[in-house]
Amino acid sequence: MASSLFHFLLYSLILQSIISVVAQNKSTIAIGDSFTAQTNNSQWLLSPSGEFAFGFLPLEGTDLFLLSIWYAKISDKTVVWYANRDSPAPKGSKVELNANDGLVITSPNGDSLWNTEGLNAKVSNGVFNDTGNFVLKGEKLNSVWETFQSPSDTFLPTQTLQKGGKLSSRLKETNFSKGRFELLLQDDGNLVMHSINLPSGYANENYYESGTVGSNTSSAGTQLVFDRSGYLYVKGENNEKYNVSEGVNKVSTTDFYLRATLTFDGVFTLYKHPKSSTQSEGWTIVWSKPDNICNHVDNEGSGVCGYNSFCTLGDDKRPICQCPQRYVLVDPDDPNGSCKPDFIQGCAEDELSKNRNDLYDFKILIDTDWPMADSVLQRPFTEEACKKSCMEDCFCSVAIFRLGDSCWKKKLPLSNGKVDKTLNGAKAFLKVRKDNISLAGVPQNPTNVTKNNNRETLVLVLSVLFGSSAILNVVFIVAICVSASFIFQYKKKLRRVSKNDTSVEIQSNLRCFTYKELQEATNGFYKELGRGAFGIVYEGVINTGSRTRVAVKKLNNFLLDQAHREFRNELNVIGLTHHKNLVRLLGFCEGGSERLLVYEFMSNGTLASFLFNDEILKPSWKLRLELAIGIARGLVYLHEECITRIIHCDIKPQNILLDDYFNARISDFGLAKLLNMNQSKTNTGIRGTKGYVALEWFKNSPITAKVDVYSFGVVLLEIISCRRCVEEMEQEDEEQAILTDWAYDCYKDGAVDALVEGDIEALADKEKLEKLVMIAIWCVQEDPYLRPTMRNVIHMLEGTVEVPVPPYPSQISVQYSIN
Ligand SMILES: *[C@@H]1O[C@H](CO)[C@@H](O)[C@H](O)[C@H]1NC(C)=O
Ligand SMILES: *[C@@H]1O[C@H](CO)[C@@H](O)[C@H](O)[C@H]1NC(C)=O
Ligand SMILES: *[C@@H]1O[C@H](CO)[C@@H](O)[C@H](O)[C@H]1NC(C)=O
Ligand SMILES: *[C@@H]1O[C@H](CO)[C@@H](O)[C@H](O)[C@H]1NC(C)=O
Ligand SMILES: *[C@@H]1O[C@H](CO)[C@@H](O)[C@H](O)[C@H]1NC(C)=O
Ligand SMILES: *[C@@H]1O[C@H](CO)[C@@H](O)[C@H](O)[C@H]1NC(C)=O
Ligand SMILES: *[C@@H]1O[C@H](CO)[C@@H](O)[C@H](O)[C@H]1NC(C)=O
Ligand SMILES: *[C@@H]1O[C@H](CO)[C@@H](O)[C@H](O)[C@H]1NC(C)=O
Ligand SMILES: CC(=O)N[C@H]1CO[C@H](CO)[C@@H](O)[C@@H]1O
Repeated sequence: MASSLFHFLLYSLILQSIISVVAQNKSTIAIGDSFTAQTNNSQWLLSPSGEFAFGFLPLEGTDLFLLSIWYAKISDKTVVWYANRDSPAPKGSKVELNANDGLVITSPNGDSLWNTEGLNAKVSNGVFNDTGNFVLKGEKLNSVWETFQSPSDTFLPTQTLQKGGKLSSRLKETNFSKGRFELLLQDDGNLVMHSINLPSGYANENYYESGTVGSNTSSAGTQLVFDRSGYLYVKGENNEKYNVSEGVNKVSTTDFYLRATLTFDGVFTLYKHPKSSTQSEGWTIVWSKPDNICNHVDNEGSGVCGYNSFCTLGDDKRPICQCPQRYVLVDPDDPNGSCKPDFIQGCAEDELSKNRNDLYDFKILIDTDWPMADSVLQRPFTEEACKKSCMEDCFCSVAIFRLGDSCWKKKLPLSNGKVDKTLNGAKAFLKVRKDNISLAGVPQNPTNVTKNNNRETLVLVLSVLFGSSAILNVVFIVAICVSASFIFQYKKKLRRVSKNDTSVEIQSNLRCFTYKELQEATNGFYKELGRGAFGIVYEGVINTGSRTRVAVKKLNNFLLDQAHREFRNELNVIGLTHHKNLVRLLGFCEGGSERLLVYEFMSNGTLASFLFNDEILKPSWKLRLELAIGIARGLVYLHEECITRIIHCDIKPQNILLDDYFNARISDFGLAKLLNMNQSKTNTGIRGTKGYVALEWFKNSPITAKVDVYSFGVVLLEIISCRRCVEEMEQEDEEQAILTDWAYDCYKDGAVDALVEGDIEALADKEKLEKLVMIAIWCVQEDPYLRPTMRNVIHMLEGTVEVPVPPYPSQISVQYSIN
C-alpha cells in the first residue's frame, strides 16, 4: 500500500515534470492561455520542429516588447512577423487567446494595445505550424486567421499573398514602426512596389512592377506564391507562373532557411541562411528587386533617400544615402534621413549680404542629379553661364549641367538625388556658402557698406552747443540738415599720452602703395562707399597673394599740408594697433598732393545703418548687446592697451563698422590726431559730431579719454533704443528729442520700458535693460570725473561689478566718482 502510494507519487512527479517541459515548448494554445512580456523569457510557443518561436521580443534599447515570430535555431533572432508594430508593449504586458477577439495584447494598466483583426468566426485554439505560420482555428478546426495572411515585412516559403495583400517595410533596421515602402499585389494582378508618404500613407509612383502579369489582359495574376522549393512567382488565372525569382541558382530549402523581406530601404530581397550550425555564414542575398532603386523618382515625395540627400547603389543593390558636402542630417539619429545645409541660403539672406559677391562657392559632384525640383531649364547654355546664372539667382541651390548644352537650376529641397554613371559626366554645381554666419535677428533690410546716406540732423547753432544739452530748440534741429559727420573747428587741446618722435620709418607692417596702384585697385576711384569728415571712401581690390577687398580712404586735401614725417609717425601709431574690434589699416599712399589710407573691407555696413532702419523688427537684442561690448573692448584697447594710447574723439554709429561676422569694429581711430597736425602738435580742433561730443570740448578743461566714454554712452543708448541721439519730435513728445535726457527721465520714473517700445526681446530682459541704461547714464555725466573709464564700463557690462545708481547727468559734483 505504502509502496503503491510511493509509486503513485513518484509517477505523478515525473508526469508533472514532463508536462512542464512540454508546456515550455508547446506549439498550441487554448482559449484563456496567456503569456507575459518579461526580459528573461521571451518564447511562448515553439513550432513542432523547433525552427520558429513565437512570443514577446524586447526592442533594443527600450523596455518595450513586440509580439513576434522569429527563427529559433539561429543565433541571430531574425524576426519574420510582428504584431503591435505601432504600439509596442511595455514590460508586464500580456497576450491572451480569447474566443471572440483572438489574440489580445493588454498593457499592465489594462489598455488594449492590439488584437487580431478580420476574424471570420469564433476561435477555438491556436496552432503554431512548422512553416512559421501561427494559425487561429475555428470550432470546425478551420483556419479563421493566420499570420501568413497578415504579413509584416517578410514573406516565407509556402506563404501566399492574395490580391490587395501587402508587405510593409519597417522604419529603420531597428525600428519596426510602419516604414516608407510597400509591396502590393494590386487588384489587376500586378505586383508593385512604391514608397508612401507618412503618416497619411499616400502612395507615390511604383518603382517596381512585375508587369508581365498585369499588362496581359488574357490572364491576370491572382496571387503571389512563395513555393516550397523557394520560387517566388505570381500565379495567373490559368495557373501560369510569372516568375519574380531569377531562376538561376536554385536554393535548397532543406539546407537553407529562406525569407523574402522588403527592407526598410525599399528593396525586396530573398535571403538565405544555412540551417546547419556548422556553417557560420549568416543571411546572404540570393536576389533582390528592383535592379536600381536609385533610379526611382517620386513626384510627390523625397525619393528613396531623404530630401537633399543622394542615393548611390550599394553592391547588395541596396541604396546608400549620403548628404552632399556642407549638408548635414536633419536628424543625426537617422543616417538615412533628410539633409539640410549647414549654412543659410535664401533671397532674404542674399539681400542682406548684397554687397558681397564672394558669399558662395560651388562644390562639384560628377554624375549626380536631383531630377525633380527644377526651377528653370536653359538651353543652349555654356557651363560658365550655367554657374554664373546660379550664383546670381537667389533661388538657385544647385545647377546641373548636362548634355553639353543644358543647364537645370534647382531649388531646395532637392529630391530623388542619385549618382548614376549613365548621366555621362553630368556636373552638379552645388552652391554652398563660404561661411556659416546666420543673419537671423538682423534687420531685414540691405546694409549699405560704409556709406552713410542717412541725413543726419545736426545743429550748428553755437548757443545751443554751449548751453546745457538738456534743452534743444526743435526749430533749430530741423533748420539745418547736413550729410554725414561734421567737424567743429574750435581749437582745444587734445592730449595724447606719450609719443615717440624719433623714428619716421614705417615700422609696422603697413604696405606702402603707389597712387597708380590704388587707382587701379579702385577702378579709377569708381565705387564710392561713403563720405566722411576726412574724405571719400572707395571700394577696391588689392592683390596680396589672393584678391582682397579693401576700403580706400582718400583724405581731404585741405587737411594734408602736414609734414611727411608727422604723417608717417601717426601712421606708425595706427599701424601698430591690432584688435578684433578695430578696423585694420593695411597700407597707405603718400603720393604728390594725395594721401590715401587702405583699410580692411567691412562687409556689413555701419552700426548706424544697422540700428536706424525703418523696419518694424528691431535687430536682435542679443547681437546688439554683443556689439556694445565689442565697441567697449575696442575703446579699452585704444585707451589703455595699445603701445601709444589713442583717444578716438569721434565715436558715433557711423564710425563703427560691422565685419562678416557682425563684430563691431571701430574705424577712423587715430585720425583725429593725424589730421590736425597742421595746426600744431599740441593743439587740435574740436573733433566730434554734435550729440556725441562731451561738454569739455566747449570748456577750458583738458581733453581726456573720457570724451570717448561720453560718446560711448550716447551710442549705448542708441543701441538700446535703436534711435538716433537727436531726433525731430512732435510737439507733445518734445521731451524725447534728446535721447540722453529722455533716457534719464525714463530711468528716474522707473519706465525704461519706454526706450525699447515694441522690442519684445529687450522687454523680456528687463533687468539687463535697466542695467544698461544705468551704465549709459554714468557714461554721459557732464562731469568727466564722474564718468567711468572704459575698463569700468566693460566690468559693468559683463556684470563683474555692480552698477551704482547714477546721478543726474548735469549735476556737476565730484563725490560720486566710481573710478
Ligand atoms: C524546448 O526547446 C529548447 C530550445 O528552445 C530545447 O533545448 C529543448 O530540448 C526543447 N524541449 C523539448 C521537450 O522539446
Ligand atoms: C524572470 O524575471 C521575473 C521578473 O522580471 C522574475 O520574477 C523571475 O524569477 C525571473 N525568472 C527567471 C527564471 O529568471
Ligand atoms: C501546417 O503545416 C503543415 C505542413 O507542415 C500543413 O500540411 C498544414 O496545412 C499546415 N496547417 C495550416 C493550418 O497551415
Ligand atoms: C520608431 O520611430 C517612431 C517614429 O519616428 C518613433 O515614434 C518611435 O519611438 C520609434 N521606436 C523606437 C523603438 O525607437
Ligand atoms: C499575354 O499572354 C499570352 C499567353 O498567356 C501571350 O501569348 C502573349 O504574348 C502575352 N501578351 C503580352 C503583352 O505579354
Ligand atoms: C520560372 O521558374 C521556374 C521554376 O519555378 C523555372 O523552371 C523557369 O525556368 C523560370 N522561368 C523563367 C523565365 O525564369
Ligand atoms: C548704396 O546706397 C546707394 C544710395 O542709396 C545706392 O545707390 C547703392 O546702389 C547702394 N549700394 C548697394 C551695394 O546696395
Ligand atoms: C559650418 O558649420 C559646421 C557645423 O556646424 C561645421 O562642421 C563647418 O565646418 C562650418 N563651416 C564653416 C565654413 O565654418
Ligand atoms: C540606405 C542607407 O544609407 N542605409 C543606411 C542607413 O543607416 C544604417 C545605419 O543605421 C546603415 O547601416 C545603412 O547602410
